[in-house]
Amino acid sequence: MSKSATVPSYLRQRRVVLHIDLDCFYCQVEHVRLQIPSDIPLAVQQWQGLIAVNYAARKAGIQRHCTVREALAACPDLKLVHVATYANGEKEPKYHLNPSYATHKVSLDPYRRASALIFKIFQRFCNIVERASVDEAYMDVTEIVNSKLLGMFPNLDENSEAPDVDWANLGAIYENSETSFVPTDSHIDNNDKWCDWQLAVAAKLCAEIRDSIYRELGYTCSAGIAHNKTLAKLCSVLNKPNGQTVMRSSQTLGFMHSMPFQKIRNLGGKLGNVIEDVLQVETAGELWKFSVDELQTRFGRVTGAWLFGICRGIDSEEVVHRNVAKSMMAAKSFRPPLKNLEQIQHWATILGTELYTRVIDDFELNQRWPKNLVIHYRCVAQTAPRSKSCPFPRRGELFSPDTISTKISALFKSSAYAFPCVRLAASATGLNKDNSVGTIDISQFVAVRRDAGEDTATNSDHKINMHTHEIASTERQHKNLPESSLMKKQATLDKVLQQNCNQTLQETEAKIEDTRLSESCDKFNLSPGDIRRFFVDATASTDSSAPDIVPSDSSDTKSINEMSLCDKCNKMIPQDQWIEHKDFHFALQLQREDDSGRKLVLTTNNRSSKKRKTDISNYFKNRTG
Ligand code: DCP
Repeated sequence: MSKSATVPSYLRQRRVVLHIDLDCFYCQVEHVRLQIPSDIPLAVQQWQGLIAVNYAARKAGIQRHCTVREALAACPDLKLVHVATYANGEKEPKYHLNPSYATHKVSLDPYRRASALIFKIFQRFCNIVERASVDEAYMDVTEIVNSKLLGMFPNLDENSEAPDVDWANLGAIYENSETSFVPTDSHIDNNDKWCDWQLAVAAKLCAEIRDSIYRELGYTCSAGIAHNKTLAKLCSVLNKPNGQTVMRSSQTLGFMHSMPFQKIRNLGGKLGNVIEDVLQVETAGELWKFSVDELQTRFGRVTGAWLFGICRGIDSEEVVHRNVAKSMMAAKSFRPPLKNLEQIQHWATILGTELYTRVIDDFELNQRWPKNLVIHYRCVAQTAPRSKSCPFPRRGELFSPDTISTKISALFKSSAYAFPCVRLAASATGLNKDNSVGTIDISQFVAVRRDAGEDTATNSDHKINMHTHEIASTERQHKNLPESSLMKKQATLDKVLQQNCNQTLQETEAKIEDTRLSESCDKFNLSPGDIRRFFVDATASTDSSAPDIVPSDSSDTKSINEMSLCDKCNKMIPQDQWIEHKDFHFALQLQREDDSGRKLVLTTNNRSSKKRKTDISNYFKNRTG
């Protein structure tokens, strides 16, 4: 019998998650490259703006998006490093001393390369690593931790008494003794004590991972260790830089009580604004006064149950293995706009060179090769970018950047000319393992099985069990309910969450259909204009939202630079618009929940306490109009 068969069920039901985030990432890459000690104030500059600021410079009051002039006024000793750029005719990015926006193209390759090395280390420790951005990841370490626990307690079974945990040397342990929601250690039940053991073992593992990153690469990072992604993420910032924080179950309500609810994952965008407006709340604790029924009535079954849980720190979202970006993009905005094909060819050469370098780098690191080459371009008169695509050159056919540059120009020429052109981007999409290359990493195989939703029913059952268990134990702490009434409540919740799960399964099946937005329009009573405007805003806002001092190359920021394919609508979405984009699907989901076909009606108490009713299509109009 395998070891995991003997792990008590309550430990198998509790997920253990790490969220690791590098400190002032771009700055650290420059510190290491230039061998500058970390206590010297340093900032990374792009044109005349700052995109990363180290902790020594933050002490002097300097923030990201300060201008160079403001930063130097606050801290004359500040060391400024301009990001690498491609100059005219150069095939490699370099750290030019005075690059010009008109002639140079930003390259974030040094940070991407550093990121790839960091993720290799993550992967060495754990095979479920979800890349959240260029410098942060979630890791599901449940199985590793449970098997370590079995090694430490070989006789562990369902009835074993948990010894006290010694929390010394495991990082900061979040404590909030001020609220009445935190039980004393003597009131924590035996199962929760074993769950504390899980966190303690995870904290030790996390410290080892952070230590490896520091020893091998010289970068410090901070981390959160908790029973779910939301809590791990929320507590990883509590002891930055170079610190880690453990969030025990018993402390969770105390932590969430005063948490501004819009800091919670998925609630940071416009969806959070709608909830604030509808419910008139600011903190997660203020959401507790709404019963699960009330939340479901207002927001639908799935969202209501999710909101009920998430404001109490309950989150059943899985860590999905994805440790590399699914696509890569090189882009440039033009001010003044390009007026002729010659200029396009010039920039196609630079974009092609950047994309070539990244594809080759990625192939060396991850043995992946793209399926398609896509260009996106926009002229002054267009509100939305247009795109054209062709198959990506096969590996045996790609000998130099020129092949890609020529294809970019050809794609542009084959489209209706878009002059004056304000933006041109080229992306390599559909990156997949190149099967012609040697062996396939076994962890990828496991990941594919997970992605493909194998054992969906088992996973979902597991999810429901975890969720109800957590809600029940949280409610017990929260309301001090006697066990019998809790059982009743849990039965109701089980029902609700079973429905929730069925809905999720149906949604998975519906995903394929959902790729056609026009269908969604009909189904959800949104005009195509609503949806188009949403995407126009989502994709076109990049330029206008960027501060003037930082003209927006699309490789400007980590977020803009990294595009991800949305599996719900098959659109390429810049990372910095993920939250809003997820909101969009979330809102569609709200609409979908209305089984009877009636429009979802949100009853809003606005600030003037006048009641107003609005359906979800107004929500889109307000957002995009
Ligand atoms: N970045 C950027 N533009 C932004 C946000 C981030 O170019 N608007 C880049 C620079 C950062 C890196 O991405 O170094 C990681 O972003 P984080 O938000 O994680 O910020 P830092 O790592 O710089 O600092 P912290 O220690 O606060 O996480």
